[in-house]
Amino acid sequence: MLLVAGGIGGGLLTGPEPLPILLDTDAGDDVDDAYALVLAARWPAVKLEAVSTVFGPTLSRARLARKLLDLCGAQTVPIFPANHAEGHTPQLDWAAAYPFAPPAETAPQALVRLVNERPGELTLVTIGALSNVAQALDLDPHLGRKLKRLVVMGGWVYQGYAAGEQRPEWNIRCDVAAAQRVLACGAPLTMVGLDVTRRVRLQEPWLERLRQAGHPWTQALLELTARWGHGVPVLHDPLALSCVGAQFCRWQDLRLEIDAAGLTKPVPGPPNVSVALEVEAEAFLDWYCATVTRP
Ligand SMILES: [Ca+2]
Repeated sequence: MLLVAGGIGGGLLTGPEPLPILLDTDAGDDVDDAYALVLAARWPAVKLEAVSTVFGPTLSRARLARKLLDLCGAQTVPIFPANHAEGHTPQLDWAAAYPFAPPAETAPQALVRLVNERPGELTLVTIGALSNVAQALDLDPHLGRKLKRLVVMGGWVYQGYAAGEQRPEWNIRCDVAAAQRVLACGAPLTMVGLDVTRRVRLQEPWLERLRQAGHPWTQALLELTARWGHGVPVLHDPLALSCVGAQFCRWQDLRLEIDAAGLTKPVPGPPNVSVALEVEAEAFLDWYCATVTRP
């Protein structure tokens, strides 16, 4: 298998200025979204311009993101839920009483406005279902071409949740039609899926580094991890986010299709997405901990 360091999605190293990004998240279910939000707020190489929330109880997800970003010192980053739906999970309940007044704009409306204000400048990172992006494309069919890049945590090519298992990846499966729409939207597209993300497991000694840091945001991550209650966090979403400016993955340019079940399958033809297929997992985990434990 030929793996290239450059290609469509490789070579995303940032310049001297922080890279402006938008982050679309389903924080509140799996805990890795919280780890991505903290990375987005604390990583000097990126400037988090806005957060949007997707899938199910998006207002509760936005409230969770608000509390977490405030603890990171990112009080000025706006957060746009898709709607006013609320819900309960142990993580969402961590922020249930936190003050958050949703903006007038929905997440898709905000995505359209923000990208059109700065065409060609913004990198959109999606770490949940692609419903908000698909609805934004309904509002502006040319939106994809106005993005600097679209980085999707989702899918898999050679190995998914377990060897030999043909189960579609969760973010794609949650809204298959939206994912199909986004794949064809014309954005320079990078896919960071289970081939690499299931390898970045935040076990010891990395968790101990977070415990020792003692920052409000690292304490919050440990609290949310305990509430989540499924053992070792797998940092699917932070790895996808890291790909906008750090190089822990190796890439292959492929032509993918998304079938009706949500499987992301390589097909013949010109490449339409750069796919992460190998990862330096330990180096990534070292870097993640170093980045979020900075003062
Ligand atoms: Ca997620």
